[in-house]
Amino acid sequence: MSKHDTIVAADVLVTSPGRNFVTLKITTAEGLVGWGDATLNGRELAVASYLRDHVAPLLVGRDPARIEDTWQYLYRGVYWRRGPVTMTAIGAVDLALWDIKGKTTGQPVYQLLGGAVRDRILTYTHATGWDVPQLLDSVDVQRERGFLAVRAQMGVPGLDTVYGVTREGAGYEPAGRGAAPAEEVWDTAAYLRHAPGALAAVRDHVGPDLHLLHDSHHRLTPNEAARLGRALEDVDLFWLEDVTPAENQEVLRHVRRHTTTPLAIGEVFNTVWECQSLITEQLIDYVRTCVTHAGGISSLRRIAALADVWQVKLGPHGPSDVSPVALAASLHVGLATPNFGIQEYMGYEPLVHEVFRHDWSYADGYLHPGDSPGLGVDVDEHLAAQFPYERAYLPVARRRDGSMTDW
Ligand code: GCO
Ligand code: MG
Repeated sequence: MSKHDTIVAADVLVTSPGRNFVTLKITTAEGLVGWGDATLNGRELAVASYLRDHVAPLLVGRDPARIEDTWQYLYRGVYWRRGPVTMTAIGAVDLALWDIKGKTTGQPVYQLLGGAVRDRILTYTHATGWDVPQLLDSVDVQRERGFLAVRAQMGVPGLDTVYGVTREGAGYEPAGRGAAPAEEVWDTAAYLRHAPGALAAVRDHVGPDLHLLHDSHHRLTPNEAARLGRALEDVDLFWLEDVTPAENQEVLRHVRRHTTTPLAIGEVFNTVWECQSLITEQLIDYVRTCVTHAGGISSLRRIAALADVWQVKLGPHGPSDVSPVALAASLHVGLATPNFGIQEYMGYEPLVHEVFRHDWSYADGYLHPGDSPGLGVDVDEHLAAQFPYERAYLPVARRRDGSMTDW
């Protein structure tokens, strides 16, 4: 057997520079360090414990170069496979090992994935406004920042809170710190009465060129989704996201039969198996799996390969609740993957950029992962240690009659 480096430590950092992030640090005998993101919004400590208590002891002594073998070992070896906690933990290990392989070879990860197939990565960010004038202002702010693609979310008359929107017009961040999740009231009929007109007003305002996106956040029935897709045909969306909860995938056939509005689904999926029928039946246009929550670079590449056969593109999740390490990994995949479509970039508070110093950069509507060896992110552990974990939850939603619905 040829001589190889060895993993000597796998440590988990939990830090909260404004919001919680879980980070895996793998160290090798040669002194190399690889970083992985293990953040699962609202259930952070479950993944931290999974890694600390069950995965770290298995990593010590392994060859860090054997990325795929380690992936298979953790996926098949657990027996209780899949699920967000397991797959986020595997994702963090995978990212850290790709980071180490990059540093060992002196190459940015995208080079190890076959090299760049594009020069830069189209990205979209969020615009949010309670009423239409505020929304138009917010879209304009993002256009002035150079964005060529913008997700538009608006309030709904008669409701106090709506996913993706703040009343103050400030940046949108759903997780709230505290003892229990915030409770929101949701009314699908009111949303469906309002959303098509508001999005049409955005299209009128921006003209034909700007890519517009919208997220229904898992809240519609199949028939409501089909009707919304139809109502938005003239708005010419880049995509309509998560129209139904998508656990029941057969219903997407109904939606698809009734609208050609492009559909994006999958930010809550964790493996290729949950994407399989949506891709192979061409029921979606973009698959939204996140590089961390779906098992890392190795796994996202498998999803991309399946999707490519069916002309489905990747449009990975990139909210502020996965760390800049995850965004870096997603960008390396994006640069080297032919059927990459667009990367979400919600952005981070300034402090997050200080804790996670990254080589990736944004300019004129596009992102680039940078050319440092590995993923190109360094974590300031000293600064991170100054922000201890604070319990935080995503909100929950109830219908007007008090029954629970999907947030
Ligand atoms: C998106 C998502 C997020 C999620 C969040 C949950 O499209 O970016 O829907 O806003 O709600 O990541 O933690
Ligand atoms: Mg979404």
